[in-house]
Amino acid sequence: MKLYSAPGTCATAIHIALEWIGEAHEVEHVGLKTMKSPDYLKLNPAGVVPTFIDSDQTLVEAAAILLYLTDKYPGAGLGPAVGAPDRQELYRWLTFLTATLHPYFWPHFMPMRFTTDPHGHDAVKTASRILVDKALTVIDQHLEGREWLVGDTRTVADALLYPLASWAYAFEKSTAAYANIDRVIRKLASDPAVIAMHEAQGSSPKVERLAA
Ligand SMILES: N[C@@H](CCC(=O)N[C@@H](CS)C(=O)NCC(=O)O)C(=O)O
Repeated sequence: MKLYSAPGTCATAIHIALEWIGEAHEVEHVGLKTMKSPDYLKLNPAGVVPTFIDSDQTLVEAAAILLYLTDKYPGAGLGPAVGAPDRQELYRWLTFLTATLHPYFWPHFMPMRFTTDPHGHDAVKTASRILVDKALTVIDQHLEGREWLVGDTRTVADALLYPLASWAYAFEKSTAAYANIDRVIRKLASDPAVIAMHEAQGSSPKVERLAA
């Protein structure tokens, strides 16, 4: 199994899932230039990470890869199986994270892609942070009285929340302001799989950087 990832990105979630699975895997970190190269575009026509190779199969889209791994490795406890009562909750949260929260961040990181006005970047970034607040509030309210996003144990949905929610620690309204999300991120930051992922990419949890 091989994962194309980049430090701090959504692809980090797949890396965490692979560490939870514990089977042999390779992670290659690629930069923006490689993601747009002809060879990489053959693997992932969108020119983004993650891309995941399993033998002769190439998979793209974070939620699809995480569901694939959940089903392929039932013993790893990555999420409820097909037919289990909480399975639809796994669909719900993977979809919310990839289709709502993640895109809300894009204008903050890449304002030039969201306006043709060179003076409009600050306004675009402000709009992005308002949307991120809206989505993080939905997640935070869902986590009230719950340990994890889905059911009673950590799942790939929490693994995906980890990089996305970590981005907002740098915002004026920090992830630390969402007490339930902050609790989940801090818990994950001490998970051996997350520690291994950080070691492999030479990074450290955003929560620790804040405390430093
Ligand atoms: N819908 C895709 C989005 C992937 C995505 O946007 N990845 C970002 C990193 S978090 C990326 O590679 N961005 C590079 C770019 O937009 O040029 C998924 O969920 O896999």
